[in-house]
Amino acid sequence: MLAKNFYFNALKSAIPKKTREEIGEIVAEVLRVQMPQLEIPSVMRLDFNAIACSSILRELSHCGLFTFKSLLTDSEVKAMLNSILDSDAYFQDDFGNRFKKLEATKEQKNSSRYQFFDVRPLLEMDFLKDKFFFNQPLIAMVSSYLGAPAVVSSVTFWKSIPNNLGSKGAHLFHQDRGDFRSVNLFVYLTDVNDLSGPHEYFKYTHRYAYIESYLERLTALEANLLKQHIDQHRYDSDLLSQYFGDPIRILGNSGDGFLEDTNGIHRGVTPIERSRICFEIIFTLVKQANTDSYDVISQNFGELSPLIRYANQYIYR
Ligand SMILES: O=C(O)CCC(=O)C(=O)O
Ligand SMILES: [Fe+2]
Repeated sequence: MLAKNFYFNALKSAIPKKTREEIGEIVAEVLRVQMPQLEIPSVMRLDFNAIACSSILRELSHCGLFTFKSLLTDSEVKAMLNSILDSDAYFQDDFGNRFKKLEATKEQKNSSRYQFFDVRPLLEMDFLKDKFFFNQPLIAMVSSYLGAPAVVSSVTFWKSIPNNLGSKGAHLFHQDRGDFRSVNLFVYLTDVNDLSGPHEYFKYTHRYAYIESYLERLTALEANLLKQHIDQHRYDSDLLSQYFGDPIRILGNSGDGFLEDTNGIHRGVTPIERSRICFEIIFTLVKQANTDSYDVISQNFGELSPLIRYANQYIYR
């Protein structure tokens, strides 16, 4: 318990980015040594979404980002969206207050930039198990990226709503502090253009080594400013563009998605015209203490590998 608290307090503390990476390496190594039976298979001959996992991994490691066309078909997206109709949902404001969808007042809705949906119906969908949760190449690939067996530590299904609340929270550029190593799979469930809240990412900022190479090009004064800045949690976007140029803006159709190392600098742009619905799976080394836990869904694992069972231990049993 003490060790757990220490770990999560350390994650949320002001430990510099470089040290975070070093801790990530140690934690991954400890986990690998602790669980020699959970061997991570080579991804050399594996494909995900008809793309060689080795090339996905290479680009993800290099840039922090890999984008996919059509991870889900239109009918799969429709099935997921349909599940909203009879599931619980709540609005959430910037202070974390939740208002049940059916009971929320107009003011409460207007003070919320998100509406969150129940993910349980999605966890029951066979195509999501096949494509993501129990997908051997995907789990092998994210485990290989993390350097240790991955766990699904969070599954989220939410709508970003147009609002006049100004940029705050995940709508400001930030780097996630969910774990010392993590990788997120995002899937858009609505078409996303410039006006419907696209995700933005500064490529290469997931690794301190790349940041260091920027630092070398700056004067000592500028370098110092960026150094202090990069260890912050949330950022001033003008300053970032000055250093790193424009971020990548991820537009796409419903069903498109991306794998991203959210230790790099990213945000969701506030939607202007249309809401954006998104589905996200976060893979980490250690499950985040602060994320919602679901009642574990009963599942016959059949032939599934120990690595897959391990990855899904907090959502299926
Ligand atoms: O809504 C977005 O595109 C950003 C979400 C985000 O920052 C996250 O999931 O870590
Ligand atoms: Fe984030």
